[in-house]
Amino acid sequence: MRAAAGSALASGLAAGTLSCSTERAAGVRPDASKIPTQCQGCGANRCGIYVYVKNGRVWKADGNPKTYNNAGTVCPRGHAYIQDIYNPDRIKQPLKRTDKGTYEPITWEQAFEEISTKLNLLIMDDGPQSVFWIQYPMANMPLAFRFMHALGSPNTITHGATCFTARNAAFNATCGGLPDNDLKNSRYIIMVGRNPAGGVKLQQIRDIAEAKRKGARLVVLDPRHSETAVMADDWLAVRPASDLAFLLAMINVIIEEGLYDHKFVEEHTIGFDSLRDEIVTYPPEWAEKICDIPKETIYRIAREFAFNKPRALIHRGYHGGYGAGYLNSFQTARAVAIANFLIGNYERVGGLFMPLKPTLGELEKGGHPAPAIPDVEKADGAGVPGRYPTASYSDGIAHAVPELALAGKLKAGFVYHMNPVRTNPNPARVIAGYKKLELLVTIDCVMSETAALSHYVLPESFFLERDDHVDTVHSGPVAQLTMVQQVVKPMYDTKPLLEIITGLSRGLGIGKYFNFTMDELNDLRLRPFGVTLDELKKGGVIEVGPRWEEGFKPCKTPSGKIEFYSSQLEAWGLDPMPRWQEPLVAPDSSDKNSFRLLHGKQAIHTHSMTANVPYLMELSSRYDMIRLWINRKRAEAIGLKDGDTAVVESDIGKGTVRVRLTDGLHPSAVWMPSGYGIFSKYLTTAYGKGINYNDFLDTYFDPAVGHIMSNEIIVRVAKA
Ligand SMILES: Nc1nc2c(c(=O)[nH]1)N[C@H]1C(S)=C(S)[C@@H](COP(=O)(O)OP(=O)(O)OC[C@H]3O[C@@H](n4cnc5c(=O)[nH]c(N)nc54)[C@H](O)[C@@H]3O)O[C@H]1N2
Ligand SMILES: Nc1nc2c(c(=O)[nH]1)N[C@H]1C(S)=C(S)[C@@H](COP(=O)(O)OP(=O)(O)OC[C@H]3O[C@@H](n4cnc5c(=O)[nH]c(N)nc54)[C@H](O)[C@@H]3O)O[C@H]1N2
Ligand SMILES: [Mo]
Repeated sequence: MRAAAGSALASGLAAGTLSCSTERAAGVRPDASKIPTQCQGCGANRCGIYVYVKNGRVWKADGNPKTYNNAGTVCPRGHAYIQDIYNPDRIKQPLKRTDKGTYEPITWEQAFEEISTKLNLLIMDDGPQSVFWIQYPMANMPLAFRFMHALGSPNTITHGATCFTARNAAFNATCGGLPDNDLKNSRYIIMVGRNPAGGVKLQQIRDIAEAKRKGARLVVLDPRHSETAVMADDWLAVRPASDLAFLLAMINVIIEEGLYDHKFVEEHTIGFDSLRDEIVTYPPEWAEKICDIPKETIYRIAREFAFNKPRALIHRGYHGGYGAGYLNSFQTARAVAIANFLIGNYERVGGLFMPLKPTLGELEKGGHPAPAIPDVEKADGAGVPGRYPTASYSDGIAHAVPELALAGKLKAGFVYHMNPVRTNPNPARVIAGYKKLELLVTIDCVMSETAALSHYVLPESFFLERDDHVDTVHSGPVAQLTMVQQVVKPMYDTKPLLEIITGLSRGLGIGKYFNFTMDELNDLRLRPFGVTLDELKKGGVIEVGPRWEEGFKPCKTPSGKIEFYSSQLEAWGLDPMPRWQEPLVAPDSSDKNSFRLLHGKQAIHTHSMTANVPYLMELSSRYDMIRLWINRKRAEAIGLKDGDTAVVESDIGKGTVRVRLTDGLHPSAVWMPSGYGIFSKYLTTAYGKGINYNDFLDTYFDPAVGHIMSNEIIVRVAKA
């Protein structure tokens, strides 16, 4: 029955029709079981969902009304991704690359045996620090650390340097952690390159809408008229890479006009006097020439923001504005933090607050001692003084991997739930680096670009086919537990991560660190809360611990206070205070074909992983979404009409794409949706459709945190 329904659906899609009748045909019986789990349509939000199963076949998803992240809603990716369990492109058994570059199926036993034998030899020759593990930071990340530490390697890495590390490092330096935004209770919300309606976070959009209903104002700084700008009272089309100038000017007005929270600044911050001395050089009259926002507007926004204190906030940001975008992103994020804290907006209702995270129980408490943390520096220099001291040990620097491989410092690695060959800058270089490895093992559900370069590809069971780690839903005023729970039986010869690591560990002589089951692990995780695994599996979400309450709590900074001036940064040779810093590159103003290349999320796609979801790609085509945005006047000046094909070229890449002419984009930039440009020929729906910003981005390491500087790209755009 299941096979028949699956193939009917597949043929429906192959014919290009997105018909509901195949769906209905599959659900001939009205009774369906409803199982709570956690969405994996993006690794970022991990929303609580219910998945319905009819006749043994996955049918549809609903939002779990109790989870803070989504409160009963599901985004398009969540709806479509559950159907990917039936995607014919899934990997159905372990694969080994042949000499011809093709892949042959092998058994799990053979895979474990061969991989551990090779790894043992490599470790003998080059030491365990030549091994790395890289992955999307998910709830199961502790397994990766355990595995790498057991081998003796410090090199566990996430995609952070391609996403958010400038922001995280700056908030760490300023207040000792990453705060959340109490949007719902805010009266004045400023978004600096954050677009939760496109880079979807359902809770934030709902909260912004609610705040607006209660009379709040929304200001959006974005060179592009984003999906969130649609909701804004003020859309400020800032010149890309110049938000720092706007923010410094805001801080200037707040200090010069005495609009800051004097008591808060006195009691809970250090370095105010130095900040005041520095900031006099940045009045709005100076900033307007850099950021293209008139001085009158800067004065007005700064005053409105401060008059609404403390129920006013500048969103902490994510990727687009200053996550890993520009040479000045670290300083921009510092300025965001400082502007917030000047108005006393720390641990405040309607402002920024430190999210509650329940402390999960640990394996050690259940008689499973953790391996020692190796006493060697990370090969990528993350957290290492003299290299990238502000980069975190747990995130590392993703795009250092291919460089270290080319330099012969990394010899073997595991890629889990990540696709660096498509999501890191400069693919030619990344491919060369990953190809140089003597052993590359990718654990994925499909043949991603990275899998397609690997010596071994190990198929993980789809999320609907497995239990995974009890998770703390990211953040919020409440602490919640959720988990990925098995909904249907595995369709193919696949395994969940824990079983894969356990299988590998035996031949590597580290089996004693992996002598537990997923249920045992989850029982231990839940132990501190007096909650059973059965209870969590039944409800899908459980609230634990106290709710967040307003009131200053000491910061995890060296001084225990908010640090406007950071002696720690100074000691590391970085600017102790935000100062204006030019971006790395600028378009050539004398060349009418020269633009800065920006990129961003569309609400229906996740990074590189959903372009191959037939339902979502169908939406991309139907709504003609695979296009480069270009400012109408600039386009017309180079003879481009809406829908024309353009050639885009940077120092390292060239490609063609159709253009979308718009008035909603700063004239100095073009903007490319980031979910396309899949070049793995195994991904049959996505292959060859569209291009990607990484094709145009050179390999850079920002000097503060080592991030990619994803928007430091100049391209020439011309009619094809
Ligand atoms: N649909 C969808 N949602 C997602 C994800 C996904 O892949 N797809 N991924 C999740 C993840 S991991 C992330 S990091 C977040 C990303 O969430 P966001 O950071 O909100 O999303 P982006 O689209 O990267 O960028 C947001 C905006 O930044 C603008 N921008 C670019 N340069 C500048 C600049 O110099 N100044 C200013 N002010 N704005 C600028 C872009 O025009 C864009 O509209 O989304 C999360 N949610
Ligand atoms: N091309 C491109 N590059 C980007 C971005 C972009 O939007 N497009 N965004 C940037 C940002 S903000 C971020 S956060 C990073 C994200 O970059 P990555 O961390 O590389 O994320 P994805 O592209 O989502 O790749 C996830 C991989 O995991 C696989 N996968 C999905 N589900 C499972 C599962 O259950 N088990 C296993 N084992 N594998 C699974 C997918 O098939 C896919 O190959 O990329 C950055 N670079
Ligand atoms: Mo991200």
